[in-house]
Amino acid sequence: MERKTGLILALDVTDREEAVKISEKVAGYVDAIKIGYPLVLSTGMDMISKLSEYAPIIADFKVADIPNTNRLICEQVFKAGADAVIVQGFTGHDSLEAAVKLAKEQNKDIYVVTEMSHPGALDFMQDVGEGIAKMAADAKASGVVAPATRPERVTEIRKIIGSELSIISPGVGAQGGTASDVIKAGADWVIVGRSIYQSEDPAMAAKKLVDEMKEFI
Ligand code: O7M
Repeated sequence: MERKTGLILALDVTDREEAVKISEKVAGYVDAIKIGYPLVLSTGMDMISKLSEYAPIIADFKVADIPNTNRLICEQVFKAGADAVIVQGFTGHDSLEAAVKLAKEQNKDIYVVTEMSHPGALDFMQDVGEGIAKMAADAKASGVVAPATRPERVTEIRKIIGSELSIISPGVGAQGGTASDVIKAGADWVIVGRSIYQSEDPAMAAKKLVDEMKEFI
């Protein structure tokens, strides 16, 4: 994924026309559009190819299965036109390696969830987040997902993965994180949903985030 703006739109709407309309409006401000279960379950898999007219698509299915099933899922998602798939890391190295192997064969990307951004991530995930980050680096994934709500954790995860892998970071705006803070902490992209798609003016909301990050990118 090429970094121009540092912004990824999380398009968690459930209406087809709204999804297309917002994508059209923000296309000039985002490096990718992340779509997941809310949009795909309500509108169908063909939304992936439809929205890829506006930006590269990151399919956030947080894939978390045995290696063979991970591979089968990723195959279908890439076939539908996605450029990247997000997988969970807690399933372990073999499940991740199956996804990365397939992605490399097809010149696609895999991003691995380390520690999530919500408060409940402290119950279990934070303890294993650094181990997952190391595994993602060993497996040569394209990058990891790390929390904008805890920039200090992004800095820790950056130390573990080095500069080869990217960090994409959700939790800006509605969840309390700040775009420029998390970029300064070591993230390459912020993933932003509600602050953009629930805004009266999604293009302006996206532009503001891009402007805020510009000097740190
Ligand atoms: O900006 P929001 O809070 O409306 O949306 C954030 C998006 O990022 C939304 O699609 C979440 O499902 C996703 N996300 C998190 O909020 N926290 C995480 O730890 C991980 C993700 C995510 O994208 O995982 C891949």
